[in-house]
Amino acid sequence: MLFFVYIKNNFIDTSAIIMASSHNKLSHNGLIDRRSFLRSGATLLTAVASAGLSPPRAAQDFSRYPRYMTTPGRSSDSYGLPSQYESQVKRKKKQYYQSKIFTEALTPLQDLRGIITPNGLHFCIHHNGIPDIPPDKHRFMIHGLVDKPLKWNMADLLRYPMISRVQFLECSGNSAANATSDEPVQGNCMALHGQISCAEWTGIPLSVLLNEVGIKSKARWAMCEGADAGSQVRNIPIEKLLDDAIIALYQNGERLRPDQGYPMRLFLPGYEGNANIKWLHRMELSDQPSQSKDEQSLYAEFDNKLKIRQFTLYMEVKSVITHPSGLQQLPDKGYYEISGLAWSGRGKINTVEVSADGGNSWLPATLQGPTLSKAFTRFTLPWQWQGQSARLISRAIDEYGNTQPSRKEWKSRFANFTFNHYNAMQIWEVTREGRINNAYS
Ligand SMILES: Nc1nc2c(c(=O)[nH]1)N[C@H]1C(S)=C(S)[C@@H](COP(=O)(O)O)O[C@H]1N2
Ligand SMILES: [Mo]
Repeated sequence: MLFFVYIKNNFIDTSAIIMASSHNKLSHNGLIDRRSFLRSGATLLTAVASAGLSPPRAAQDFSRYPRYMTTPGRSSDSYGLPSQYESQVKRKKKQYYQSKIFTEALTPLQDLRGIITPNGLHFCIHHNGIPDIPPDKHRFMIHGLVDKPLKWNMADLLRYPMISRVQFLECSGNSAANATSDEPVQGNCMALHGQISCAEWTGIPLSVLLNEVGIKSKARWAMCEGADAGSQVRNIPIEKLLDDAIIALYQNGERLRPDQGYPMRLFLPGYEGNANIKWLHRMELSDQPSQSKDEQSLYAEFDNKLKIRQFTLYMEVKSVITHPSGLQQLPDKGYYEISGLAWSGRGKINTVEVSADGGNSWLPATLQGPTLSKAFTRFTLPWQWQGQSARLISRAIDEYGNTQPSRKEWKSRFANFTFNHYNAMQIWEVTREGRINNAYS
């Protein structure tokens, strides 16, 4: 978004681009088919290069240069931080109603691009605060229906072969405000959808450790327990653990942050956040799931027939436009790059479509590759805003053909009995003044 504004104010006249795509001017309420936009892109780049780089007229006149070009700068910190000019980019912290120790921090999706969430901005949900676990004190045990129960220390675990995958993690309660509130809550993209992040997770495939203990034939479930006070417990089907689950030890190349479960966590690609037990220290194999406090309270849901559903573990296909998004103000008329994120707990994203007219017409967005399984996929589409009111919506379709419901469809499935697993399409309303609001259809 800012990119286009910057170009317009400083370097070039965008009329060249407007002309290049004038044949579909304001069809689809301003959305521009990606192919016709690409044809005009060349004009844009040449104009920037020739207009922006004129050298100072008198080469000796150093006063014309900013100080940072004439005086050597400082040295690096031992652990680097973002630019001081980006200090407004931070997580929003919240305390939950249950207790003071149930805390969360949300990812500022509207400030980020690409698909990787920096570790310091990964969302956090702690039911019992962040435990301070010295790695040399930590032990991990697998027991129950196994041939040979085993206990590892961290030094042992770090010697195992590891794999790395870029994958998202989403709290089952993400976007709950849209599920529960009859009037759209006005907030930015972080406040409404920030219980999700995507990182490169590195660790030991659980299949390797389970192979070592030997699974008894009757075992179907593993009760997984965290070492935090309060012991978060979820029961996970053995098939998932043997499929793509890992003991995550690294996050975006460095050891896990304490917020994410240092020294180790369970990572279950595509599963709801709470199943990804942080500070993991015990797994007990059994023929049936244990009815822990967590299974019976927060993670048991009602459907619209008041039937209790348990173990609704997958996060379904979903997307959200991050630029422009809630509470933002379009600074000027002209070109914007609509950009957002799509993901599915079932697999890869196949298509993302974007509408600027509230769902009457749709155009396919460009997917920035590689499109990875159970990971963020970034999508973009150019859009021309001439001061008209608009309703921006994205809808994602995954490789199995799953797509997002409307809010009404989602509500009819679950009535008012849960706020978990909300994956309906997000509508951003653009007013004639260029203000972006959360809206329902
Ligand atoms: N031991 C333990 N594991 C936990 C939690 C917790 O409070 N304790 N919170 C869960 C919830 S509700 C979510 S959504 C994810 C959040 O992971 P993150 O904080 O790394 O984003 O961790 C899950 N694992
Ligand atoms: Mo969660």
